[in-house]
Amino acid sequence: MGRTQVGIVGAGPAGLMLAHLLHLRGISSVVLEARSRDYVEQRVRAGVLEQGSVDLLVESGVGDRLQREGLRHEGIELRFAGESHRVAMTELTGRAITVYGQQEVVKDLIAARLAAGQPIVFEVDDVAVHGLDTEQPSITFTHEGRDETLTCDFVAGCDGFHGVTRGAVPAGVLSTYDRVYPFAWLGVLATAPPAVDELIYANHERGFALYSMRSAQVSRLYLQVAPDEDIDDWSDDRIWAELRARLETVEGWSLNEGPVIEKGITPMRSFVVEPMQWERLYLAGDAVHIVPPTGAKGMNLALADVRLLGDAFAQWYAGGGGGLLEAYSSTALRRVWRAQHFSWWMTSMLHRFGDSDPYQARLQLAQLRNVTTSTAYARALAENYVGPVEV
Ligand code: RFL
Ligand code: PHB
Repeated sequence: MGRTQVGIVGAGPAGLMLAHLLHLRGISSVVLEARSRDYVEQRVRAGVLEQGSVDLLVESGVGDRLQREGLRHEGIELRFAGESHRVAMTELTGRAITVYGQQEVVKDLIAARLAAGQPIVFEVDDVAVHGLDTEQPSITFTHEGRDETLTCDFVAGCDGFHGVTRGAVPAGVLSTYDRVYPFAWLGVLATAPPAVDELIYANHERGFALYSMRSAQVSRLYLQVAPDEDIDDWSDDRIWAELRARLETVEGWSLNEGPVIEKGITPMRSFVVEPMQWERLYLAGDAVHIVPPTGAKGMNLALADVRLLGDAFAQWYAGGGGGLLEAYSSTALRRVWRAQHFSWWMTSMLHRFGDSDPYQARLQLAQLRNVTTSTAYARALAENYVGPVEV
């Protein structure tokens, strides 16, 4: 396979965006991905881009389709106790979010990479990293039945929560901070025109529900379910009945139903590993931090990490020294922890935590009343949701 400047493991938003930013600065990289191109382009995940993520995609030249097809949202709705309240994000912050599927971001980045003639190797196996504490680390893997070695200056671990790069750091170096929630999300993609044009986050005694969308024809919906829930127990009819029960709680509002085209269950966890770097390994995105999706922060954090890494590698290769590389972990962790707090807070406010704590349920309602009656609380939510400018 030869050598490159930065070896990137993982072709999710983090790895692909990093490869793109490096290419724009004339820095070579090779992206190694365990799955097929088709698989990563079809994988349904996040859908909300902060203003800063949109700006990064547009400024780096991969935002054309996003600007044409992305849905700009200036508010969200909070639904609870038979009432619905709008949080006017743009009025409160001057910024907005854009709804655009993560797999569309991935498609756009892969297309840009291939158009630039730059390498992505799909369907690699047995990836292992070596010599991270030397000046010439390497990545070994198999591809199409052959053993390969890629030598590089740096390794970027962008291989998600289940990746291998984080595990290459010697025991005792990294500290882990995590929380597992007593529920999961069942996510559904349906061919049904969205019934509203803003997202609805619903706190309901049967559990949390979220109404989102992908286009004028496709709705994206989520239900809080048990962590060990079996997807086979959820027929389309049962899914729609549960969505109706949790979302049709205000007069005159009803869902548009249609065929379910994709469904899956996602566990919920909060997870951070510190520091985000060891010797010549730089970790980014879900490989070092996970948030529960309630704050819509995961993909945005992945993009924010690699924006910093792109600048840091550019400084190093331009002969400007390793200042930004050294500061990478501590700089990135400020945003990471802010998003951890926001995602935990939104999750805590909106989900049902079981019957054992009625006090907690009353506190949730008090919190929701605060957010929907106090401009200060609403602005705090909105600032975090659209993405903090200062971290
Ligand atoms: P990814 O996207 O997981 O990409 C990692 C890539 O690495 C590959 N890989 C390997 N490649 C080579 N060798 C190995 N040994 C490898 N092991 C793994 C994987 O195949 C994969 O292609 O991580 P990245 O790039 O850090 O991106 C993070 C985001 O994907 C994630 O944070 C978001 O999807 C989270 N998330 C959301 N984030 C948001 O910002 N806004 C949202 O609205 C939002 N909603 C969500 C979400 C995640 C969800 N799920 C399914 C977890 C909604 C859901 C339901
Ligand atoms: C989505 O549209 O997939 C989505 C929206 C908001 C979230 C999580 C996921 O908080």
